[in-house]
Amino acid sequence: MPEGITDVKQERGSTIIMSNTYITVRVENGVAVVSPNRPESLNALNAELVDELDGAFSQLAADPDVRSIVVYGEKHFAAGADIGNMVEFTPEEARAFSFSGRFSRIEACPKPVIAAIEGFALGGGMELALCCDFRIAAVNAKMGFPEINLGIFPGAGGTQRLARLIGASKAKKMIFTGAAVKGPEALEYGLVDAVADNPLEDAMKLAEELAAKPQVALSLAKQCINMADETHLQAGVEFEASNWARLFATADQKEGMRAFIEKRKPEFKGR
Ligand code: CO8
Repeated sequence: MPEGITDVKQERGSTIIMSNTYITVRVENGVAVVSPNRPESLNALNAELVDELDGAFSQLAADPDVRSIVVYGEKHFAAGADIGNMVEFTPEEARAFSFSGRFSRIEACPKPVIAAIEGFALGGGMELALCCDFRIAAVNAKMGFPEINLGIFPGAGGTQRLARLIGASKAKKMIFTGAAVKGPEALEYGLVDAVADNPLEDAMKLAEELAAKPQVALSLAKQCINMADETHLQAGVEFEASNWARLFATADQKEGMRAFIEKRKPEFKGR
């Protein structure tokens, strides 16, 4: 865990398990809700907040009581990287500030991660949402990449992940114009998976559904799907085949198939 992060583990159930300077993490029914907490700057991402996110994700990845994760900022998801920090950066300082690597680790989290988006998800905030497996947005959520109006462009994976998700033309339109889109248009673009009156509630429902699935199979399926963006088809198919075979060493595969044959509901153990 990065230095300076306080880990306040309390009793399990519905409880805050981490309360750091800029984020809080609650766990309920096997679902962790990770929330940036800088309301005075609409949850703008400073270096410390990103460090805390990174530390929280590595801790949650290793926590057997956590089976899925929701990222949720109250009122606003995150209005981008903290501009105040960046104004006088030299290129070297900008490179050192870069949180691309930490966002890639969030994308590679072995558990399913859902972004529940209210208010602004801009710039680095939207890049964080793109590292999640699913995005559920409020009708009035405003999502976009305004960096061009600051004389820069998205630098924490945005140009890459946005183009892969919605196609190069729509990505260029969003990044070149800097214009934000609201929930329904974001859904039409394929930027979000669903629009909801209460995105946190819908994200929790999906997270709880996923928390009940066989965790090794789900985690390896995520790795295989993420690999599709990284590799040639045949290498990806090989990667899938070897990971698929590994599942036959899990108790959950035996349980899932036996339960089917015995016509009962499976009880997965996560191993
Ligand atoms: N950084 C710092 N402070 C911010 C940010 C931000 N990104 N966004 C909002 N704030 C602050 C405001 O300065 C203001 O503070 P104060 O009250 O002290 O003046 C407070 O939050 C409230 O904001 P506003 O008064 O501006 O609220 P409005 O409702 O009028 O406007 C907006 C809301 C439209 C969201 C507006 O605040 C805005 O345009 N914010 C900036 C959005 C933006 O440009 N985001 C992209 C930032 S750059 C980026 O994310 C790069 C990512 C790549 C990183 C690569 C390296 C890792």
